[in-house]
Amino acid sequence: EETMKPHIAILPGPGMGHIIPLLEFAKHLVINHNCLVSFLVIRTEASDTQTRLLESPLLPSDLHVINLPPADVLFQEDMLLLTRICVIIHENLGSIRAAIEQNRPDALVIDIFCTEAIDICDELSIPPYFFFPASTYFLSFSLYLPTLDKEVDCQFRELPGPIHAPGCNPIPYEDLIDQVKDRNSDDYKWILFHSNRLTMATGIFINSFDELEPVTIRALRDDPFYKRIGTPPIHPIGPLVREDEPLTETDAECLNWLDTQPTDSVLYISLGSGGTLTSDQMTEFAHGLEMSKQRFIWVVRKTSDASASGAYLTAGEDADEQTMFLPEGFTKRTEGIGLVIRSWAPQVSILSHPSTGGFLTHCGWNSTLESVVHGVPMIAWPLYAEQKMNAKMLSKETGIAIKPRAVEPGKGLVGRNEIERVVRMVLEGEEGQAMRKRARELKESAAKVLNNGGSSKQELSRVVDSWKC
Ligand code: BUP
Repeated sequence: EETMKPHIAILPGPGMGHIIPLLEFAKHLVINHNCLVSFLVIRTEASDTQTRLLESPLLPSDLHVINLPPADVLFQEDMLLLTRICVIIHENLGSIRAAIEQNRPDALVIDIFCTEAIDICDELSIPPYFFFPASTYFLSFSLYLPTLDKEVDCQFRELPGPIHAPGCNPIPYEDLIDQVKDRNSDDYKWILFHSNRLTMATGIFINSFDELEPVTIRALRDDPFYKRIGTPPIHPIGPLVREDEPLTETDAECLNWLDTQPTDSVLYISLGSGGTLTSDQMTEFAHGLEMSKQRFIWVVRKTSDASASGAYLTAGEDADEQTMFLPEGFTKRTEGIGLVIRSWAPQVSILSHPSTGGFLTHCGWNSTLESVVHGVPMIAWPLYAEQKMNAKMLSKETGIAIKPRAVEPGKGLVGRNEIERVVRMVLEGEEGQAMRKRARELKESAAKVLNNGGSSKQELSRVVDSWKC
């Protein structure tokens, strides 16, 4: 029996937004599809949370976490963030190759930042698959980018918006990822490099399902453009999200507090691991939240201009109101109504709790899916990467999110009155009710597609069967 199990290697990119979904995929393959998985982890300065996740005694025994030997990586001072990530992966290719050669898997599943590993697959005759840890909407953009780049006159430094990936909703210029706003930058070159390689895979797994992204998934299937550029089969196998998480003592306190709150009454606020607000925005935000008189759990991070003013803090360090730019007396006045968390929050446990009635989120793809799986309507507060595209899709196409309006169009700041308005709307307004109803329907579809006979379950079964041959 053992020898019949397909052996799959998975290569996640660095960062929790990548490790978390690929680890879920790994668990899913082992538990629900009877595979053996080698999970190859590139060494970076890992957070405690990452270590806890990868060393958890709850991982199934057929899932082997393999820590690759650390590579020496030299950064130039001025390297942009995405370039840094890609350089780390590039410098690790030797140890990635060694691990794959030693393990000889039946297939390799590659994170979107690790497309260089395709060359190793070619050399060793192992079929390469991508796991796309972002929205299908962003995948359509990535598939279209190489064509668009060739068409755009070289003299233009920026890609002109709006962008019309065939069959998909247009992407307005302001919703594009920052990296395409300077085509001479190294970040842009890396994005283009990885996008070009998408068509080299045997298949692409997307962490999504038809009801969540009907327009784009249909376009990728039916529009002849994608066939013409050689797009491999797209496999919607989501939504895969964590079902539980290891809890610390502080997590338990937070969940006990939630237990004592009414159903659907608490707004959970988190802008992700990298998300920060300016101090002006933080002030408006806190006032608006207080004015709404609604219950909340707020994961507060240092403000983006905090370091400039000498108040640099990392998440988890103790901070007072002044250094966090919270209005004086905020914590006192909201005592009993709200909780402020300054470290890693037990997000999945909060979103699955019946007292949670809304999620103010940066629309990172994993956070989005976690909200969908638990039927929680969203206030979209996108910050960077493809988050603005996600926010547009969730508010305009899926109808489970609302986007607050900035004081002046095109300028970032959202005022306190607008914050009060959207918070009240989601938790007690009619529009909020409609969004919650829609979110609950989507929650049901999400559960259905993953059950036996559901589309995502069947899609993955077919691929796993092909690995057995
Ligand atoms: Br912050 C935070 N607790 O306090 P996304 C995040 N998470 O469990 P990101 C916590 O991290 P990128 C916290 O549940 C989600 O699974 C959260 O992933 C969890 O955003 C994950 O939402 C965050 O994709 O994305 O990490 O900002 O890496 O793409 O920038």
